Amino acid sequence: MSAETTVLHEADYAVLDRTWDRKPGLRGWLGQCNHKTVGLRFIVTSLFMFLLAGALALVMRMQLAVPEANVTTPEVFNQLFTMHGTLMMFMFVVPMFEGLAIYFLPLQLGARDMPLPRINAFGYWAYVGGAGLLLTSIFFGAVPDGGWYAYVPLTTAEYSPGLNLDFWLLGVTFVEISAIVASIEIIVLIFRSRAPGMTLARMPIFAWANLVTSGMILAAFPPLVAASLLLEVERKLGTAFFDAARGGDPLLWQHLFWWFGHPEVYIQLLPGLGILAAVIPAMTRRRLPLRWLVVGSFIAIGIVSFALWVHHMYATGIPTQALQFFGAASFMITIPTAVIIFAYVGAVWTGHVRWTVPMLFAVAFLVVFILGGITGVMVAVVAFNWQIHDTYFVVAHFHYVLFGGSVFPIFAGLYYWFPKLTGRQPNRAAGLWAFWLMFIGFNVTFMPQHILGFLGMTRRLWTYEAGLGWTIWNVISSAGSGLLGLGVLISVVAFAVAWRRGEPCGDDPWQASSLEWSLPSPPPNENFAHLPVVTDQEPRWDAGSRPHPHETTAWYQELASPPEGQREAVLTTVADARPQAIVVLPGHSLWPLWLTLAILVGLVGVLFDLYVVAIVGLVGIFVTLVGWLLPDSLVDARPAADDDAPGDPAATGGGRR
Ligand code: HEM
Ligand SMILES: [Cu+2]
Repeated sequence: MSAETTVLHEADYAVLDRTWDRKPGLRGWLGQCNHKTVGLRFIVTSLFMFLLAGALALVMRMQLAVPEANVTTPEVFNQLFTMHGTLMMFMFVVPMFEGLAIYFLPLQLGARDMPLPRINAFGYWAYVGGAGLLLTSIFFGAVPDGGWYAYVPLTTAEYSPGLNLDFWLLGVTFVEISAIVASIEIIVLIFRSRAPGMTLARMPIFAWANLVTSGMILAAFPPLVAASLLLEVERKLGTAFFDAARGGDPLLWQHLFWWFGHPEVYIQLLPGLGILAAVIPAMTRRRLPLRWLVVGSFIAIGIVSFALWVHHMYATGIPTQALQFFGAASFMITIPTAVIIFAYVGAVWTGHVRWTVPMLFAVAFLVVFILGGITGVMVAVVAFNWQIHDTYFVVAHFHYVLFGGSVFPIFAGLYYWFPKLTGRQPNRAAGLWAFWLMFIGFNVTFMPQHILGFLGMTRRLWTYEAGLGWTIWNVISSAGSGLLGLGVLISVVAFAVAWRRGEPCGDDPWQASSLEWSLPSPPPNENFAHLPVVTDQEPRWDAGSRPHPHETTAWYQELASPPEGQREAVLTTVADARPQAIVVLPGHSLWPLWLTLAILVGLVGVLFDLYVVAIVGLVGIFVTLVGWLLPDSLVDARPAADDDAPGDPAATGGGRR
């Protein structure tokens, strides 16, 4: 081995910094494709979508607070719940989780960037394009109103003339494509860009959660894209995929939709569970118990969740045997879910908990999600389901799991990682106020809705008469939603204020174990000047601090002082993360943005039946793809100069000051 003979060089910080920095000016800003920029853009944009969707919910609660209110018309109410559900499900939760993964996974895995940075940037622009398209429907007075699951035949051209559903189908499809792109990116990152020595066995659970989720997105989203395109073709060209009178089948839509829709519920849960697997050990300063059982459960959920979709269709006349199968599967999935929850509850129960704001949100998740799980088991009983189908009991249940499963973990993650993003802590009192208002407000909003369900209040109801016994519960629910909204607002203001003026808190305020905390806050452009070499599941709690032989190997030095302008990163093997090659990643590019704009032109052409415009868009797509792929952007790879197995001793945390 040549380790002894090679001289150890200092990293060339100035070159690294320039190489990984963005280009100046507006072009530089638009052409950014570093994972930290793209991740942060996802986070901020999706937070905005959350506020918007929440505001729509508050308007609905105002309308429902008292009988026969006139805050909205019935038509507007349909648009409100459709846009609320659509924004929450497609434009907030999934993109937010993607943003957190894109920003923090490379830091946690010891990588310098996502493996395909330009495609990563395209994923973000596609998200903005799709969301933008959906929201412009407001200016055309054609806000979608077919519910978040857009059931046919209601959504066919016959029953929904106008552009409303076309905006929905095209906008949502574009965002789905963004999610598919991000998943591919995350899978490649996790498999090929982990720091040397971070074997799969040592990989953080946050990464496992994102790996399973991304796999699920790859299986679940393309059928929805297909279904949406079929329906769009049906609306525009009069095909008959979903038209029973002409030999089609409206249930086809439901099958395709729920093939996506049920896994989607877990797609919105697993990354949150992954966040908690980072937060809870950090706040109890202890490894998570039952690690392998937890990882196995993630994988089991990923598979079984594809065998449940029919439980959304119990009331459609499915044969009894099939009902039994899907009923049983619906119960089965509670087992791995419960394993994970019990591991977390056990960690909290037996640990010395530091009651920080992220920890409070983590516990709020556990409480709320367990309650939602209980009502979920009730809903999964076929006979019970027939009773409460489409009542407020269901609305209450799915908000317990969705809000509990996504929003509380997301806020746990935002409060946990905010110091890494900025080097500052948000005001603690504000955080506590925000937490208690959100937690209490949430329960006051949704607990009474269980009762409303039993009292027969059906969902998607615009208004109701006095004297049904519903009023008091609706008043309480609406009041709760006000508290909830206030709590969210306080959090957002606290983040905004702390961004520049928060209390500086150093690089590792939580004494956490994973690699992102070895970096300065905010992390430097290239993340790791010296690549970390990992020898333990919890690299920063690992006792050893001996210098690692890899520090003197050629590939290690190559990465620390690369040629000017070359964004070098290391590719490692899938299972045991042995260095395999040094790759030069592409940097700055405007092509992802141009491609997005070309696709948008095409979609606008389809939307307004301007087929010339659609063809211009198609040509644009072709041209931008060619431009993107021209040789200057080809990635060049060469073998790592030295690929001996990263061995035993110390994780060398890799940041620079
Ligand atoms: C901010 C607090 C929230 C409030 C006050 C709220 C309130 C509401 C209301 C009033 C409805 C209409 C119920 C109906 O008429 O059937 C609704 C529907 C819905 N909500 Fe929420 N919600 C909140 C958060 C969320 C979150 C975080 C998610 C998902 C992550 C979500 C997903 C949905 C979905 C999917 C629907 C069904 C839409 C449809 O029927 O097409 N909500 N919500
Ligand atoms: Cu389901």
